[in-house]
Amino acid sequence: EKLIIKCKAAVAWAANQPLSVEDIEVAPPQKGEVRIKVIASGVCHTDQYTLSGADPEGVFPVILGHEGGGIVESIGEGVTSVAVGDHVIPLYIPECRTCKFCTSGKTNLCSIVRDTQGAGLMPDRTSRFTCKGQSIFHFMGTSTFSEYTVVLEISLAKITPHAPLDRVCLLGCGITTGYGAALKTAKVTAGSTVAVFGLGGVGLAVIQGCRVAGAKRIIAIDLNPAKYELAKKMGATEFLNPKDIPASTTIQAHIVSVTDGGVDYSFECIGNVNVMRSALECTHKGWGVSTIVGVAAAGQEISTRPFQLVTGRTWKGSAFGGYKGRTELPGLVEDYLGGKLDIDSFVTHTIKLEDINTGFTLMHEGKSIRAIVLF
Ligand code: NAD
Ligand code: DAO
Ligand code: ZN
Repeated sequence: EKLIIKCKAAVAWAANQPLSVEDIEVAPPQKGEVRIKVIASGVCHTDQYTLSGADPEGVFPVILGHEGGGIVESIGEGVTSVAVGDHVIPLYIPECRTCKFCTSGKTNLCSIVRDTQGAGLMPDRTSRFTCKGQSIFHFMGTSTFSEYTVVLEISLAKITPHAPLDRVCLLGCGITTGYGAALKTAKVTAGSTVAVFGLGGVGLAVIQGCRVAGAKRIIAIDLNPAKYELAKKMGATEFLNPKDIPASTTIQAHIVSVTDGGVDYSFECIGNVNVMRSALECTHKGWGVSTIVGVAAAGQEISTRPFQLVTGRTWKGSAFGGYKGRTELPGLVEDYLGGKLDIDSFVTHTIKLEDINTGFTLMHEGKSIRAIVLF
């Protein structure tokens, strides 16, 4: 305890290059910090986005990864809410419970460490990672592509040790995001009709949330028909491929025509601003609610005719499903253990750290929902 740990991590030395598994050093946790032995980590879209170099906030060299599960190895000064041996899920949106966001009762977007986290540093503006004598940046306050990482106490959800970390690690991002977008942000109601654009891990979790909410019709939309099978398992009732829509019409006009005026709720789970417009415009006049979950590339803008909103449609957005991680993730873990929340179906591949680049390739080729790196 409290010594430098030498271990393996996947280092991204530069944009657009494969990750490189290296021997690194992880410094002890400082005040308010916790060092974790990472057990498993999902590979998600945002890791890919930052690695591609398209993320203007991206800094290199960096240790990516933000969908992890682990066990507390040691704690820094003043840490009281977790102890050595606790099972935890790192949170890229912290929950300090003191800032104006946390105390507003209106949002999960705790912003207490936003600046340093975005800069790839701990709050004292230094890093805990060193490789070949060089300081390596943190990522999203989590950096889970490492055997050991250092995370703030306020960025950890303590969960029951009975949950398999190689499954519930996915609650660190995609599943929680989609499930909460349906249940917490849009608040889908029983009997409603829904359209979900994009059937990756996020869209599939939206579908699951809509089913739990009692939606009657769930229209699942993807360019890749290979995604429909799992969407059906999650609760989708019908499927639509944008490629099958004749050029003489639009997907929103098509959906409006087959749903007696539009869907009650829609979700964009791709990150494409043109699809965001379709998702808004396929909702019903007077009450349709469209929730943006996909993250578009930096600088992109959305557009629609304002009359769409004047006539009663609502455009919303959701980050991490609106969940406050420390308070609410333990409950989602219990939902998983109780059989209410399906996580297992999202795990399409399990890989070793040495093969982490395969995880990126599978995602890029649309072959995986989630590849889990097992440490
Ligand atoms: P993914 O790549 O696995 O899934 C996207 C799906 O969209 C794929 O199946 C793809 O075939 C499909 N698609 C692409 N273009 C399409 C089009 N024009 N029409 C229909 N389908 C199309 O990604 P994911 O992991 O599910 O993440 C989805 C999005 O959510 C990403 O933008 C990601 O960055 C974002 N995200 C947001 C949050 C948040 O908190 N808001 C959290 C996690 C991820
Ligand atoms: O408070 O400004 C802020 C940052 C909030 C982070 C929200 C992240 C939402 C999407 C992240 C992509 C998935 C990992
Ligand atoms: Zn806060």
